[in-house]
Amino acid sequence: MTVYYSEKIGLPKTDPQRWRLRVNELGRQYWDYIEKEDLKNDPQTPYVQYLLKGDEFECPIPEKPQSAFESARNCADFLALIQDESGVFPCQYKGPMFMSIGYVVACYFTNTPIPDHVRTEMIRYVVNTAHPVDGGWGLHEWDKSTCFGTCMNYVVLRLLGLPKDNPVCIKARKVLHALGGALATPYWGKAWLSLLNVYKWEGVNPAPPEMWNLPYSLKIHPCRWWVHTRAIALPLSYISSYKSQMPLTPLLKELRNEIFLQDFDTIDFSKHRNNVCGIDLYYPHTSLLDFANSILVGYDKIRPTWLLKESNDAVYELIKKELANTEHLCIAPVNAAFNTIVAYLEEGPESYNFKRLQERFKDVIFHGPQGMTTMGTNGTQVWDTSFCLQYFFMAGLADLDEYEELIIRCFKFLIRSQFTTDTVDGSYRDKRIGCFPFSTKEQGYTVSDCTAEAIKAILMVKNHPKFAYLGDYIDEDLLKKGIDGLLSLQNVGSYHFGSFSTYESTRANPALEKINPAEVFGNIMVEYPYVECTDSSVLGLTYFREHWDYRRHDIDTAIERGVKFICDAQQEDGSWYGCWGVCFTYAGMFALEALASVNQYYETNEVVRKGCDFLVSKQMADGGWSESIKSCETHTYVRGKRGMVVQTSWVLIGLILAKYPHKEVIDRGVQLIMSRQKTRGDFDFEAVEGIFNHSCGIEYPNYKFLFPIKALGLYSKEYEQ
Ligand code: LAN
Repeated sequence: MTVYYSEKIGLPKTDPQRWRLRVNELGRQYWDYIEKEDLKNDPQTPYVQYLLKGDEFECPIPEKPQSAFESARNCADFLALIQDESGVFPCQYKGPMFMSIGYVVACYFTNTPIPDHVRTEMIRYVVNTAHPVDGGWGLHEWDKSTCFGTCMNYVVLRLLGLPKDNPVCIKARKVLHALGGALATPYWGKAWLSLLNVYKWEGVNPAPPEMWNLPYSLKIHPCRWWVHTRAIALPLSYISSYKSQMPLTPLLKELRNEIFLQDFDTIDFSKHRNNVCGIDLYYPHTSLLDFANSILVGYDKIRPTWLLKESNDAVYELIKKELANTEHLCIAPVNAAFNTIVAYLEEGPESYNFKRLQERFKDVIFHGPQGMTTMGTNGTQVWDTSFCLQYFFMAGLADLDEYEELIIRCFKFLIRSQFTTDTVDGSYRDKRIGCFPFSTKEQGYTVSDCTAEAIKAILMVKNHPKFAYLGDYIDEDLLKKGIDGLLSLQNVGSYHFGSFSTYESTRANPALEKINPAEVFGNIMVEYPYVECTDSSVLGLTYFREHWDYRRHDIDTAIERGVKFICDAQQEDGSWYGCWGVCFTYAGMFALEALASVNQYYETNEVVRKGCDFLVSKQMADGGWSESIKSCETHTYVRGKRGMVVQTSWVLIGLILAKYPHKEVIDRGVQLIMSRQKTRGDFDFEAVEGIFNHSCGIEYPNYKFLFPIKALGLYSKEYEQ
């Protein structure tokens, strides 16, 4: 069993045997820590045993695979073993190191006790992810230490009860001070600290609530921004304009003395609105933003109280709509935490809204071997389940009786996850009926590629003779509405013609980036075109077109425009830059698969040929592919040290589907994957697979099962039969 750093330095740990993951029919997941006397009556699921025991998890050992197909099958058996009854494949969707601050501050602010077992494990996680050399934290788990990461995680540890003279805190404080202390923390960090009353709101740039009352026809209206940015800006407007802060406690008084380089009372916070540590700075303010902020600071001082109240009432109305549309989950944990504080301030600790928000936080804190953390979203349920279904069919595994149950469970889960209602009026959201989210139906946000992949997965089941009877579960009207939704997401206006973005089509001019206040992220103000979202959408539409006769002409046009966008997005060297996976290998796979779906292959199509040749040129001496997360930051292919299973699978999938003619290249990749397979059939985690906003790594733990299954299965179909 791995001994983690937290254990080496003598920090407590909970009893792994007492943890249970509860998952309901809609894929909602949360952890319980049960009493010892209940252990026998409430057995741990295989997934939880696997997660917490690692290599010591015992399961049937299959025969050593003699072919790619057998290798895929062994992996599939393992995956089937850890599937939850609800159909989903739970996982700790971790990486970002700026999420738990929200949970911890929201609890502290609202006097919500954090159960001891959660506290212990959250401390463990933060301690175990400290930078191995200097002891600070970055934006994500694999990052260099930054002021934001270090400051937020230091505060998390202190609020969770780690004493200031604990060696972990001493070390982290040193890093924080070397990075300029809390005064150099970026915008969101300053907001959390101000809520805690260990920083002052005059040192935070304003976010006037009046902007939400502007007419929507104005092209800069906040409801035209990217969903995540506006979801966070909304509660930030409220708390920063009301200058909400909690009463000082003895612990907070101590913190005031720990996080700054000078005496708290001597600081003129207003001088630090734009003070950001150079190491953190990814997207510096433009002079336009600085100018606007200085005017707004003046305005903030003269704004009549009635107007402030009226504007914030409108803000709260919009927040309530977000709560209603997401069953109080909110789009992601950052705005969930801010909204929890706003609901507490606005409606009080006994209110329905506050209590439900508090309750739903359970959905995003997830346990794992290093400890417990706040995930990027409430899971990856729909996305992973859609892939699983598709790949079992593509790999020929669905023909085997042993996977019938897995397939039925996945299928029914997807059917349950389709949106059946639209959002409430006045939410500034698109129609969502028939579409699909990334995680769960309750989370409530359509994503373009998730919709396309889920529809494709559902249809694949119905189209297989063995499962055709499941077709009765499909509500055809709903499915068509899903296609309507997907089609409506394509960018066909003046921005990024033919492409698909994430949650909506682009609603405003990308020049809005000039007022991006986040400092640590770029490209967050509006929806951008994403080649992977476009690829998946094309894949979903081409598959649908083959099997259904509905809006034929519109679908043909959408596919044609999408394909043109994909071809145009290819770079000179034949690569595609990936925004949601690391990086060129990920985007290369999706693009080649999308082009294959419109019958464009290596021998006949120049774009495909260049795409394949680029990937092949990156093959490592060990036969695999390995791309560092640095590719995402630098926008150039940066090799890792040795071939990796997930990226090798991505490339092989692309090459096989593109009908790349040189089998020996593909063989070597297959051998690498098979050589890494463990005797149980699974694969180890090797390196972070996902990314967002070009800079923040995030793990997709199921990718190490899903993509090898697909790559090995496709290989077997192509060359072994
Ligand atoms: C995700 C996760 C899934 C991802 C894919 C479906 C893979 C992608 O193809 C489309 C975009 C999407 C839905 C996506 C968008 C941004 C998310 C929600 C995340 C990367 C997970 C966490 C991240 C979110 C922005 C985190 C909150 C932080 C902010 C900077 C606002």
